[in-house]
Amino acid sequence: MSADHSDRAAVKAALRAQHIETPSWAFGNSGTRFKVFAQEGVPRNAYEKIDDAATVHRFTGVAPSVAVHIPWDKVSDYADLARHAEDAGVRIGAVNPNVFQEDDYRLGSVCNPDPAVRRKAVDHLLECVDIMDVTGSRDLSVWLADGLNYPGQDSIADRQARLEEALTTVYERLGDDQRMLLEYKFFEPAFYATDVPDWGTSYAHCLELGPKAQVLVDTGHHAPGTNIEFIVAFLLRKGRLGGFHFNSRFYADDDLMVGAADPYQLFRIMVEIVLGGGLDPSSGVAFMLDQCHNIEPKIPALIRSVMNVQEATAKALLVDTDALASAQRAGDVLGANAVLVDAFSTDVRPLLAELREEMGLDPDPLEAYRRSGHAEKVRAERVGGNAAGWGA
Ligand code: AOS
Ligand code: ZN
Ligand code: ZN
Ligand code: ZN
Repeated sequence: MSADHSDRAAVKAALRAQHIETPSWAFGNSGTRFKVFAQEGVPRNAYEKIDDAATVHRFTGVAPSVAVHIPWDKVSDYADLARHAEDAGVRIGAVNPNVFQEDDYRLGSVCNPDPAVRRKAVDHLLECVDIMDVTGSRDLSVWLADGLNYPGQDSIADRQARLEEALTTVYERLGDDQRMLLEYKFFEPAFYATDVPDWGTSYAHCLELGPKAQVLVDTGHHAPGTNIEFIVAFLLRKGRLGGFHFNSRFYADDDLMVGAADPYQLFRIMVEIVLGGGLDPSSGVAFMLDQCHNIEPKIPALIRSVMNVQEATAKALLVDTDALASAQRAGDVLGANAVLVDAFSTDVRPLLAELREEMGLDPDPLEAYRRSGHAEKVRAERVGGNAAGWGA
C-alpha cells in the first residue's frame, strides 16, 4: 500500500479537518461500582476539566471541543465557562443532560409512569437546550437510563408513547442550528429492557421527529458480535448518523480507550465513514469520545485515544477505492478483502508524525506531554480534586 504525493496531501488534509471531541467526565475520577481510585491532580470543577481538554488539544491539534455533562459541570454562568474555554483554545461541544442520577428516576426519566417525574426530566432537557444557546453548542446528546428490570414491571408500549411525547417537546425547542442526538443502549442500568435499546429504535424516533434528530452510536453499547460498521453505513446513507461516542469494550459497556480492544473494528467503522462521506464536515458526523480512565492517567489516555482515532482514520483514507471498486465489480472476493487488509496493515505513524510537524506540533504527542511536566504541575496545584461524574 503506497500513496503517491498528491494522495498523501489529501489524506493529511482530511486528517487535519477531522475533529475529535473529548468528554469532560473522562478527566475526573471514575471507577466501577466496586471502587473509584482517586488520582492526584484531577480537575476540581468544570473550569479545570476544560483546561485539561485544552491540554489534550494543545498536544494533538485535533481535539478543539469538549462535551459537558449537566449537572456534573454545573456553573453559575455558562457564558463565562464558554469564554474560559475560548481563552484556553477550545470550545464547549455537546451538552449531555443527566436524567439518571436522582432518586426520582428510579423507574425512569421521560418514560417514568409518574407524569411529575416525566415533567422534571423534560424540564432538565429543556434547560440543557438553554445552556446550548449560551455556549453555542450544536448538539444535545441524549442518553436515557430508562428501562425495566422485570417483565411486567411497566408497559413497554406506554413507555414508547411517553418517550415520543418527551422527545417531541424537546425537539420543538431546538434552534435552527441545533440537533438532538439520541443514543441507544441495549442494557444497563436496566437489565430486562431499555426504552431505546438499539439503533432501529433510535432511528425510528428520529425519523418521526425530523431532520434535526440524529442517531448517536456509542461503540460500547452493542451485543457481542454486532456489526457496527453496518449500522454506520446504513445511518450515514440515510443522513441520520449524528455521531459517535467512541470507546472500547471487551465484555460490556467497558468504556476503555477507543481502539484499544479492537483496532480492526475501529478501522472498519472508519472505512464506512470515509466511503460514505462522513469525514466531510458538512455531513455533521460528530466524533466524540465517551470513556472512563479508572486506573490509567487521564490526560495521556485521552491523547492516546485521539491518536488511535486518527490512526484508524488514516488507514481508512489509504484504502485504494478504485482497486476496491473494480475488485467488487469483478466479484473478486479475496482481492476486495485484500484491499482493506492492505490499508489496515499500513504503518501510518510516520505519516501522522509528518502531519503533526506540519501543524507545528511535536510528532510524538505522548512523549511531548510527558516531557512538558504538566502532570507534575497540576498535581501540585490541584489539591483535593474529585469533580468526577461517576465518582462525585
Ligand atoms: C451511558 O452508558 C452512555 O454511554 C452515556 O453517553 C455516557 O456514558 C454518560 O452520559 C456519561 O458518562
Ligand atoms: Zn455514550
Ligand atoms: Zn455507555
Ligand atoms: Zn460506553
